[in-house]
Amino acid sequence: MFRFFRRQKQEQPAPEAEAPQAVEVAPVPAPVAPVAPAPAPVAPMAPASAPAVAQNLALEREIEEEEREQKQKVAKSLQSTRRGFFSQITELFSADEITSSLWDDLQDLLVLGDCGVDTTNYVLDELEKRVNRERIRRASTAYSILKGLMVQVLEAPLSTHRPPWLSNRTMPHPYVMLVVGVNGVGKTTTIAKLTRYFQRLGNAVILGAADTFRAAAIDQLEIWAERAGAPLIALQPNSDPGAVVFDAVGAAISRNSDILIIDTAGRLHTKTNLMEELKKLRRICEKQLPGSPHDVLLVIDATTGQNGLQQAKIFTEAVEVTGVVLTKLDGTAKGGIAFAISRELGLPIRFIGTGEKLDDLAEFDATQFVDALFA
Ligand SMILES: Nc1nc2c(ncn2[C@@H]2O[C@H](COP(=O)(O)OP(=O)(O)O)[C@@H](O)[C@H]2O)c(=O)[nH]1
Ligand SMILES: [Mg+2]
Repeated sequence: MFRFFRRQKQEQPAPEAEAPQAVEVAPVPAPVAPVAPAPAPVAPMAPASAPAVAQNLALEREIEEEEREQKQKVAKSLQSTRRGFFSQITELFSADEITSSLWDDLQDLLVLGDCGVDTTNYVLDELEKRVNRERIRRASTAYSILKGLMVQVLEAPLSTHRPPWLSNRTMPHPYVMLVVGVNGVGKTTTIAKLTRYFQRLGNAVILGAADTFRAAAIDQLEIWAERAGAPLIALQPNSDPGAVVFDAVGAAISRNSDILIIDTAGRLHTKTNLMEELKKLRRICEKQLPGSPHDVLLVIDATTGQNGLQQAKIFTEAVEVTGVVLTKLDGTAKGGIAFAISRELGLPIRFIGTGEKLDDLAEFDATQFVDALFA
């Protein structure tokens, strides 16, 4: 349970920041105070004293409560998605016995629900095989197997590139994340949410505004940065995004920041120059800080369905995407796109966006997601 290991702020003072060439838009607050008071970390090795045990129990209870609330929130935000195609799937299986038309109806609903033909056929084949092999008659048994298969589809890519922030491994320092995706999918909003998320784990987060294409994009990130109390490295509109990345990585190093999150432009993905620009940003990170960027998160708007999948393919070919944030699942999304992304692209979904506020971000949990959709 990684929350036990909230990173403590380092005590040593940050080295003097070299005068960055970039305009620093937001004031640098004295060490970023974690939003939630970070409890003392649990020391698993030392024999615990009675007050420490009590404290640990209280912390455990607090975490359980937090997780329960998070689950309820995700289920609630997925309500309208569930009411679409997935509730019809649940109805299909409400009969006692498996009917002859079940497979065709299920195929239609999975495709209509955005799961994609490839993923739908895979799930149907596997389900039919199990049902025949195990001579299953009851629809409810087949339904449980279907849910298990859907979880498997989502879980398969989760083990690839498991980021250190999910597995208690030591984070490279600073840890650099590049956030990419087409305009309007929710990149900037997601960056604000991620800032809050990582601050809550005790990290000092710094932001880079490399979407210099639109002045409004810089302003928007500035507002979020101020709200989250994170410093922002930005240049004038229309300046070279590469220069912003260069300055931002430099600033993250000189200020001893834990995590740098870089916003990027998202003008039409069909324009090859955006892909070239993103490749260049990658190279600048690598040159400034070998091994970085450590994560390239692709933001996909779940309401765009199969079109979102096409976008994802193009980004994946251009920059090595390490994970996906699926946004706007609180709206009219059909939800099946999550399965198509996992199976057809082999990309792990790391977070889901469930609203427009800072706290509307949840770590992706395959079982929880399937339970919420098929409830
Ligand atoms: N309902 C909902 N709206 C979102 C979510 N994420 C982002 N948005 C909205 O989507 C719009 C575009 O977001 P923005 O972050 O500017 O997208 P960008 O162009 O990719 O940076 C804004 O109105 C956001 O409030 C989400 O998870 N749910
Ligand atoms: Mg933006």
